[in-house]
Amino acid sequence: MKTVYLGLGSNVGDRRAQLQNALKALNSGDVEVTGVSPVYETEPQGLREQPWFLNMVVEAHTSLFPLQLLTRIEEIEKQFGRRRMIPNGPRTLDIDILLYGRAVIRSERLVVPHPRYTERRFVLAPLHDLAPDLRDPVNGKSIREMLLAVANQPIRRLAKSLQT
Ligand code: PH2
Ligand code: MG
Ligand code: MG
Repeated sequence: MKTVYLGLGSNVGDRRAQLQNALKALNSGDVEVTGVSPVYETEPQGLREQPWFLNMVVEAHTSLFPLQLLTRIEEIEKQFGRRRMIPNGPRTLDIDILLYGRAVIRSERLVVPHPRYTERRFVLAPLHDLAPDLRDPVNGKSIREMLLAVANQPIRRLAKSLQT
């Protein structure tokens, strides 16, 4: 059984409902959701000209191997209307594997830890809510340390969290 952290995001349609649906869909079969961060409204990073996102992080225990977990995630994204469009562009639902235990994976389909999460406040803030002392298996830094370095990216925590 591994502990994994997943980043969820949406910036098209009913963002909150899409995150809620994804959370319910994730928490089944071989994936048990064990932690749900608050929801944040976040400024788009990368491609700037697009609507603000809702983002959150989920902690789960799973017996799935990394590529099995990725397949599950891609099925859930498809189920909720995701089409592959512009890289980094608007999306109804995006689920990324941020960390899979302490595994370091560099395969064609999957790179873990997620290659960009260490510089994204929209990931580090909700991840910090769940696991501030967790350390990145590659750079050795804690989530707390990495969050301090990205304090300039605008985000706001929403009052109401989602339920599994
Ligand atoms: N996802 C991206 C690119 N930029 N910006 C925010 N605020 N939130 C996201 O989830 C996001 C992004 C690519 O997946
Ligand atoms: Mg993403
Ligand atoms: Mg993705």
